[in-house]
Amino acid sequence: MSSEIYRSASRAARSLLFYASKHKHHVSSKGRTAAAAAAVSYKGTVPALASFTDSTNTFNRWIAGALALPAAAYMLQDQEAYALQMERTFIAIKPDGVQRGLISDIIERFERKGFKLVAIKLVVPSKTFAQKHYYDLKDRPFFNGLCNFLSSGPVLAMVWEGEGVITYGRKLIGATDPQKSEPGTIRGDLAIVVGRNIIHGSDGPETAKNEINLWFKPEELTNYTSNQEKWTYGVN
Ligand code: IDP
Ligand code: MG
Repeated sequence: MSSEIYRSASRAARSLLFYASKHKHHVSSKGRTAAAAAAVSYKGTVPALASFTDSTNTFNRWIAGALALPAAAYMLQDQEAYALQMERTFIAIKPDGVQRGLISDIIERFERKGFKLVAIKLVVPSKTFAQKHYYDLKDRPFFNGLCNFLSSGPVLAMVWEGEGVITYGRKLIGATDPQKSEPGTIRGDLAIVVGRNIIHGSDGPETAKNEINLWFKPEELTNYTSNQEKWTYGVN
């Protein structure tokens, strides 16, 4: 089958998966399965799909498309469906966490939970950059000090991916004020005061998107299937 037809099928399957994910606030395992199934079942509309190609032979296009789409959907289910649908969040270890040697402890907690690291870099942000990152807090009395602090040393910027990672990432992190963070959380276990609470995590889907775009170029974000994915996710 021609690679062009395969690409068309793959594109269509991707958009179906994307459509399915867009219409769910929280993408569950069932959602992923349904999306993959929806993509497979769309072989009924293959003639429309085949019109992506330049070939003039309608019958051949139909047949090739009918063969290509389910194959593409299955491949996506294995290789890319998770990456396409999973939520992502921006997590940063602030200069205090880096200086205190807490990088491995913090990363370990996200890894052991089952979340997947898709981007990571150590950077010293400029003050202007810190002001952009904390723009929503610009009217707070601690804004200037906070931005000075964030730009005072290396920050470990990361993107983590997984089902519910935005909300659960915040749970792993704990309350803003470490005095109010539960034991077992990162801030609860590893920090004492709000001005040195060692870690940042996006607080919602919109912030996650904006912060990932602020800190990372698209090509710095990886797409891959983790070996453990089929053991981490599943429905019975
Ligand atoms: P969050 O980091 O838990 O999302 P935000 O309210 O978004 O908390 O505040 C961003 C950061 O600003 C906090 O992590 C903390 O470092 C700092 N911060 C928040 N409140 C205070 C405060 O009352 N005094 C000093 N710094 C604060
Ligand atoms: Mg915040």
